[in-house]
Amino acid sequence: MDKHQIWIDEIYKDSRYGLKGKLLVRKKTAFQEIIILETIEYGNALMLDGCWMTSDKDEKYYHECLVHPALSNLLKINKVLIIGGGDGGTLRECIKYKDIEAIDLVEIDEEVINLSKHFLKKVGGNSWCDKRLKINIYDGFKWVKNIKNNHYDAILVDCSDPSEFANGLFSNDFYRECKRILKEKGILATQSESPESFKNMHIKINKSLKSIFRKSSTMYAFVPFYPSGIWSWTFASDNEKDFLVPKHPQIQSIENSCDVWNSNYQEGALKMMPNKVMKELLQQNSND
Ligand code: SPD
Repeated sequence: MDKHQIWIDEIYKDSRYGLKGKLLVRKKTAFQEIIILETIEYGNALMLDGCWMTSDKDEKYYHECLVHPALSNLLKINKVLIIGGGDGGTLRECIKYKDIEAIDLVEIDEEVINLSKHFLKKVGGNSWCDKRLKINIYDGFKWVKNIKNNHYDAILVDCSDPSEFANGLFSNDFYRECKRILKEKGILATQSESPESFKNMHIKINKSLKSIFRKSSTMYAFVPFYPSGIWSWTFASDNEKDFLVPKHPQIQSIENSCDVWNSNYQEGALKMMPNKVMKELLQQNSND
């Protein structure tokens, strides 16, 4: 093997999800270890604390599915909050909506943004220069606690996997704060882990959002290099009318701009809940 090539693996429950490439960055920050690897097959790939976050090649499977089901559901969007999202992929998808006036991106680790701007240019691209963007280096949970009621049209939670500093973003308290700061027709979107590799957390998120919001629904699709490959995104709102029916006036051009997402993909993916997850949710509900 070329001496500049190394294997970096995400190790999860005795399984390894690895990429081979040239190490561009290995850095410890106050929050986590950041690795960026240059690979032939996946382009540049970002790992945080041992978990793959994104790569040039497959990031669209993830970011398009987090952003568009939520934003396309709204007729008009004024203010958007992104929690996490330091690689810029979620931001890039948001700025496609011309009516958005302000985007708050709240990322706890400034180094993720700095390194992504430099090494993951294909992910964030020019979106970092968008005039509507305000970057806030801050804890996402504390941020939502400080926002006044009815403030955002959409909240997009692009967080890493549960960990000491990300746990709060999977808690009922956090979801209640999100509900409070969303406008009446507002919508929350969160990555909701894998129904296979992180089934318990996945079910917990589902259950929490169902108990806090009037409507919630989960979409399942693929992110090739995440553990087990199958991933999920959950959407929640108190607006029951036409929940998750794309209706934004720009929908056609947004669909054309995407590599993965379109209304059909979304419709199918919203029906993909594995039976075993459905059974556990029903079981848990009947135990409540
Ligand atoms: N196991 C991976 C979970 C990743 C969730 N966030 C990814 C960040 C990409 N913007």
